[in-house]
Amino acid sequence: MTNHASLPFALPLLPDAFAHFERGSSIVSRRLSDISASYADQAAVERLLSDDPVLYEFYALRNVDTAQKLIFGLTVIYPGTVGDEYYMTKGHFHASAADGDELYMVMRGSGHLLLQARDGESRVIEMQPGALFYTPATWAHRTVNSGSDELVFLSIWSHDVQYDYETIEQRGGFPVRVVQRDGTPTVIPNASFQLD
Ligand code: S6P
Ligand code: ZN
Repeated sequence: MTNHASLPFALPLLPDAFAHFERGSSIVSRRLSDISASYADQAAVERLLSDDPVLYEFYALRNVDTAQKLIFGLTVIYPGTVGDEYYMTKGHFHASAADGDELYMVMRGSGHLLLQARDGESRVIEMQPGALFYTPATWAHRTVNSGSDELVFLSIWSHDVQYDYETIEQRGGFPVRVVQRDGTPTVIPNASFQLD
């Protein structure tokens, strides 16, 4: 399997989805320095920045054939915390409300899916292997690896989606944070969050 399969194609994903993707040109790695402002414990950020760990990577299978209307990819979030807050994605809105719905399916690991609407409404959904998550276009999404292993999930979305990361940054993230308390993932309010 390559990053540019011709249409139509079939792609076995289980048991090891990564075996069918070429790690290479389409990989995006995000390090702590790419998302450092998102964490509440800035002293912990400072301590970790000398190593600047990779928090997560994602791969998109984006076909050269423009007839492909759906993009899909894998995200792997490594296990770890910054202070007591778990490794997580930057999070974004899909700017196009018309075609911006997205499906996630967890392949391995466990986590939390944080959702926020434009009006600030918040949802938190626990993520487990085999479960499917449908995010409507108007809900921003951030994924948190609150487990002790890699969290690997499949995403499927429209080829013409534009990403809005800025609104998340301006709002100070999502309405809640997921932190480790006595070894247990715990959802707490995010004191930095404010609506535009
Ligand atoms: C794309 C989809 C995922 C994320 C990936 C990284 O619509 O939601 O592939 O891009 O999980 O997250 P982020 O917030 O850094 O793009
Ligand atoms: Zn998305």
